[in-house]
Amino acid sequence: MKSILEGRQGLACEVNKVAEVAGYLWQKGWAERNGGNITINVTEFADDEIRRMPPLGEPKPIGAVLPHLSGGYFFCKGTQKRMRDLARRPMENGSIIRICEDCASYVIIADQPVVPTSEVASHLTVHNTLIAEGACKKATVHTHPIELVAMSHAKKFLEKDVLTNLLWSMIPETKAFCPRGLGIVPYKMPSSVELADATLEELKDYDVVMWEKHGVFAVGTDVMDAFDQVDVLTKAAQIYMSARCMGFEPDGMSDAQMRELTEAFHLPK
Ligand code: 2HA
Ligand code: ZN
Repeated sequence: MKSILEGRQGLACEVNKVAEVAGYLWQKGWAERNGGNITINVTEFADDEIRRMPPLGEPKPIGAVLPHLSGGYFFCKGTQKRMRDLARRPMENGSIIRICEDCASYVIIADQPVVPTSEVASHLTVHNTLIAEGACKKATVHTHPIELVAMSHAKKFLEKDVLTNLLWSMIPETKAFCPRGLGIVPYKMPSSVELADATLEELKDYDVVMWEKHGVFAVGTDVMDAFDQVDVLTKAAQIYMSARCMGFEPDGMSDAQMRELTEAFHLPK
């Protein structure tokens, strides 16, 4: 059977990036079993032929009404699928869905009837908001980075901006490449509406959101951008933990050094 990616360089490039990032998530130990999710808005690649493709099965309810997504197309990791398998065979462990005109249901159009992640409603809700705000962010990534999740087990790190400031101060690149920092969502049941709502609220101020004792949720212009932000935050967390393992509390960059960096890179205050 011909893949939807054949002869579609732009779409294939985005799906290949998803596969590459899925491999990184697995290699880093952030994606045990079926842990984590990726969804990408690929509407810009939906040509006339794609728009005419018959669905692979009946419409399924999203579980939310998302007015900005009507006629939109998304690549989604499949439910119960593993990141390490997505890395090698993206179109067997993920699928492309079309949002129906009612804005409340979707159909799978390619390549196989792989049912999207159980978190599709929350991911699509975020995409709906990103479009509504005119943000050119096409990717959402949820993963379980070890050091960041470990740090979320300490109450002191869950106070507003404590972790952001600590991580920024570990190595200059962190603020440069994750300039809006890390929002915090107190523990909520995985896949719950409460978790999705709280995430949306934090995404107003941050590009990466920590889910206490669970993982992170990141948005980005593409999947690499979302991954890179989680990666730089995790690197900073590793530096903090390495210092602690050597038996000392790291000094962190000084306020003056942070101010100098913020001005030099024109970063938000
Ligand atoms: O879908 O990580 O939190 C797998 C998850 C849900
Ligand atoms: Zn998770």
